[in-house]
Amino acid sequence: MKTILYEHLERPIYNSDLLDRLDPKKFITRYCLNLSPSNPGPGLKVRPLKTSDYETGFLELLSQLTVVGEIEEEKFLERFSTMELCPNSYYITVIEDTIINKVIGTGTLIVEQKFIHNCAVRGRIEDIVISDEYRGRQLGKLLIATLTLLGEELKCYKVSLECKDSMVPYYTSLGFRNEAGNSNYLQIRFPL
Ligand code: 16G
Repeated sequence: MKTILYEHLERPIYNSDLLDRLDPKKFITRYCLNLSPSNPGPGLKVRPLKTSDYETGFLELLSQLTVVGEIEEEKFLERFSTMELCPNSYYITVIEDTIINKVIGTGTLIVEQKFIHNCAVRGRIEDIVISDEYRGRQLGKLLIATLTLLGEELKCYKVSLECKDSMVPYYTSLGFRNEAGNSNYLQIRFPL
């Protein structure tokens, strides 16, 4: 009975206190950014993804990045629960326009457990998207800075990302580097 009730409660994918731990000064000194998770701009809020975000345009936003497909609420909640079963791994973060109750930006830090580097963890930044109408307000920069600093806070030994060739200058401007002799990204795709 308890489990059934719990499933109906709104819950975040990670503890939002983590975002409060990020030092706003680092957003200024490292990124020349006057925004931070606690101060993203008027009418905006940076927070972890919640179960209730099925209703706030999160999946529609992701479809500005790539193919999402038709996802029913049940399937969304099932995937959310699966991610929760891997604690300290899925830091899916959103920017909400609180005036209209819509998610207008998202990005994920995934923290992967390793044996190498003395059982270290590494971070991967994934699925960054800012809604078309909100571009040009440095919100992408705010998201990347937030996820990168989160990776540092969580003691990742490195944080990496993959992106289109055209986005390399953008991510380079945010501190990501092509490491000499060690920067190839290869993939195999399978039909779904
Ligand atoms: C971009 C994203 C990656 C995402 C992929 C989806 C960033 C930094 N990179 O490379 O996270 O998974 O696009 O594209 O957001 P795909 O559908 O072609 O795999």
